[in-house]
Amino acid sequence: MAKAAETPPDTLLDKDTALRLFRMMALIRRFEERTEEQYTRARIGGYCHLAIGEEASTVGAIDALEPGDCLYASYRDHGTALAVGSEPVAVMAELFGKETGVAHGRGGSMHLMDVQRRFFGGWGIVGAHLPIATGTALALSYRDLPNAVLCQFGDGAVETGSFHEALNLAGVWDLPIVFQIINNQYGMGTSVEQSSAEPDLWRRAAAYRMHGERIDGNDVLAVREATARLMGIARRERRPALLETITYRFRGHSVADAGKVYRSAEEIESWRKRDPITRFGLHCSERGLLEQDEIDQVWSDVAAEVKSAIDEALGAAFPDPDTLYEHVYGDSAWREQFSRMRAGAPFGERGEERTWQT
Ligand SMILES: Cc1ncc(C[n+]2csc(CCOP(=O)(O)OP(=O)(O)O)c2C)c(N)n1
Ligand SMILES: [Mg+2]
Repeated sequence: MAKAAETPPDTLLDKDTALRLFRMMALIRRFEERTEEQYTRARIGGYCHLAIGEEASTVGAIDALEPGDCLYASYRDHGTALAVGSEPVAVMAELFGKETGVAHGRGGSMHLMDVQRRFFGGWGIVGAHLPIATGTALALSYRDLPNAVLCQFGDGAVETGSFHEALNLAGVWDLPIVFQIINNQYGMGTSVEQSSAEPDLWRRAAAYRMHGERIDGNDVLAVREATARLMGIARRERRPALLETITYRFRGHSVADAGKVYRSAEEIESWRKRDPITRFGLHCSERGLLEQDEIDQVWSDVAAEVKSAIDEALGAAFPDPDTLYEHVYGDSAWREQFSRMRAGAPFGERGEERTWQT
């Protein structure tokens, strides 16, 4: 390892930026470790997908957004919400299904959102949000707004028809959108090599005459630089791009999967040596940007922040069951529609008429 004195300074990085990026990645890591624990304590219902190990791909890209840019993500979205600036307590409350959650407890882990910060979800159907994000880019373009969309999704989504439809339209209509493949090398237990006729996923861009690029997704600075550059082109020149960030999830696909059957212990260990947070911490300390005691302080600050988020979210109220369909549908017809349903009859079977308070 190079000594501090021998290591060239990082002229592209200032101390505030270094601290901001490191702190956010550390917050996400602690938040997700504690989330895993909360799940085993049965405080979180439904699915729960952790992105431990993928923090640089999330934080680097989101740090490159400018006010007015729009963001879409898949269901592996805890870090996404934290990176856009959603309050950790509101994110944890959502995981607990509480009314104070970012989606009023209706969405849970897979459907986080923060519309004010222009984070339009957290989507559970693989590939479903790509056409919607493309529609958002069309809206920005149509209204002549100076912003662009960042659409993040997994390597598995590349094999869906909606990937093709979205990239084709973005190419045909010159839309301001960057498609970011967060390639963690597996879709559930299937590797990219097993599921892709062209495992160099970034090359798919050529089919749409679009710029494609692959970078190290565990290098937060590389992700930030590439996203800033491609979003800049999308904003200024209305040209879409495909960015592939190579990373690895240390945990299983979801909390129900130990992640050890379809990959070897050696493989997991080799990626642990490339942990994006340890690596960035080292980069910053070697270049004199962060002292060890500052790094230690960040870890203890984020641990306290996550603890207080858990404590506060635990004390929050669950939604009143009578308000279950509020915040779920955009128009007022939901009352009429659901008035015809019985509990346990989700397909509209006619049951006892219910009256809903307005
Ligand atoms: C259309 C659709 N098919 C299948 C599923 C089930 N499913 C959930 S996650 C997943 C794997 C997706 O992998 P990837 O896109 O690489 O994302 P990652 O989980 O690795 O973040 C699948 C097949 C789904 N949710 N939606
Ligand atoms: Mg994947």
